[in-house]
Amino acid sequence: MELLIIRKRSIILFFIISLTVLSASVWFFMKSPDVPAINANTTNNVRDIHLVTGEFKTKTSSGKVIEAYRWDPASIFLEKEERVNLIIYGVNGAEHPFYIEGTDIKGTVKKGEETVIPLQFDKEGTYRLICLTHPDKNHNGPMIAYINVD
Ligand SMILES: [Cu+2]
Repeated sequence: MELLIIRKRSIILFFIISLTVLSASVWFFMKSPDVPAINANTTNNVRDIHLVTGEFKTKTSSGKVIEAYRWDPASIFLEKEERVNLIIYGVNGAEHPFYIEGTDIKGTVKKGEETVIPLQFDKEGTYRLICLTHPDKNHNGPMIAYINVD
C-alpha cells in the first residue's frame, strides 16, 4: 500500500516536471523575436547589400563577338537616411573603376575581391553607379546600376 503511494507521488512529480519543462519551452519559443529576413546580415543597423560584377558574351551571326559587363543586381532600393554597406564582389572583368553620380564616392572593384562602399543618402532620388571602363555599349557596357532612394 505504501509502495503504491510512492508511485502515485512519483507520477504526480513526473507530471509537474513535464508540465514545467513544456511551459518553459512554449514560453521560450513564444518569446523568441522574429528576425526579418531582409535584416539577417545587419550589425549596428547597417544593412548589407551584395552585388557582383557579371559579363554577357555572345557571337553574332556574322561571327563578331559582343559582350557587356554588368553590375548584378542592377537596381537596389534604400530608405532615405538608411545606412547600407554596398558590398561588390568582382567576378567577371579584371577591374571596374567606378563612381556614384551626384556624390564624391568612387573606387575600384577588382576580380576576386570584395569592395565595401558605405552608403547613406539624405536626399531621395536615383543615383547611378557607373563603371568608368564600361560606361556604355561602345565600351562593353552599359555597366550602370541604379541606387533608388526614397
Ligand atoms: Cu566595368
